[in-house]
Amino acid sequence: MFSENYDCCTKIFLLSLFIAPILAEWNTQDYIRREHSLTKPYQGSGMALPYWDFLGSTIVTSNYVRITPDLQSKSGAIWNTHPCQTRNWDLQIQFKVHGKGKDLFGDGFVIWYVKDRMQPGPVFGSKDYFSGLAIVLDTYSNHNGAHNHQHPYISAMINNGSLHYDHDRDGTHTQLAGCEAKFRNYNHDTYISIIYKDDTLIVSTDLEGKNAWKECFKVENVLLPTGYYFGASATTGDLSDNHDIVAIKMYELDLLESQNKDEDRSKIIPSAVTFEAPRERIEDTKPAMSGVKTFLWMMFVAIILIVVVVCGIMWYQKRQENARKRLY
Ligand SMILES: *[C@@H]1O[C@H](CO)[C@@H](O)[C@H](O)[C@H]1NC(C)=O
Ligand SMILES: [Ca+2]
Repeated sequence: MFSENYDCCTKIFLLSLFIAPILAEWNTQDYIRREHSLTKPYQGSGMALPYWDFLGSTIVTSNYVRITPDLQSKSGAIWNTHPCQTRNWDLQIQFKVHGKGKDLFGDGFVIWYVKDRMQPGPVFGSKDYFSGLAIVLDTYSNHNGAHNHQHPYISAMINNGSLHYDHDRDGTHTQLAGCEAKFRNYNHDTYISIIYKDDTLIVSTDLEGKNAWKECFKVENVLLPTGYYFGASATTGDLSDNHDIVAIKMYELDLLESQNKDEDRSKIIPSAVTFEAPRERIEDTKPAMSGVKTFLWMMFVAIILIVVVVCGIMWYQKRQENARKRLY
């Protein structure tokens, strides 16, 4: 008798568990853009890949694009050949940073969305005083006193061409935000997602092989123009690592209702309203939910509450009934 009730409640509960994610996903329509992506099998003749150019130590194998090998003083890069004309995008990169070094390894790599491509330089193998966005995956701490975070560390920098990336301070004085992230020497695949949508930058990682994104940071009021180039570059110095890119997938995200599709975004000067105060840790902020999401979640919670109450009443009535039966 009790199990009948239990069955009914379990079914409703399981059903609502299935419905929730469907509701949360229902209005996402993302398109992969081949001309900004790099996926296996890498098709091209010899060292050439469609849509991507190389620099320096970069080599292509059938399983990865190795930007630097685990050897000292190497530097390489890959650069997308097509400028990005999409306003809202999600760049997902499958990468692998690995090497012999247990405690000493470096230097790291950068994922770029910048004006100038194919320009070797001192910022992890690419140009300093760049124009655009750098997502720095820094494995080596150059200066322990300059900040109070551990390495490896992921940070974002926006530049209009006037700022210098200061290696001695691991870029802390120019970063927008950052998070500690142990992304080295895993056997499973590791991923980073960079979302630029509604002038908001969200960087997330999937490092634990659980197929789930974990937010690293989110910064609002970031302005980036269209027409810049995606790229990735890496360097080794006295310390080294293999810096491998396995895949790059660029998803075009839908325009928001508030966004005008005819707006010319090509002349925007890269800027960010908020700069993280140097040497200060920002608190973890919960991602703000959209109106629709909040509504759906409230509905979901309401359904659960109703199920719990109904089940409780049914269980109580059954108990009363049984008690009465026992009395007679
Ligand atoms: C470029 O950035 C610097 C530093 O953030 C700022 O002081 C300067 O006004 C910016 N220049 C333009 C043209 O936006
Ligand atoms: Ca560093």
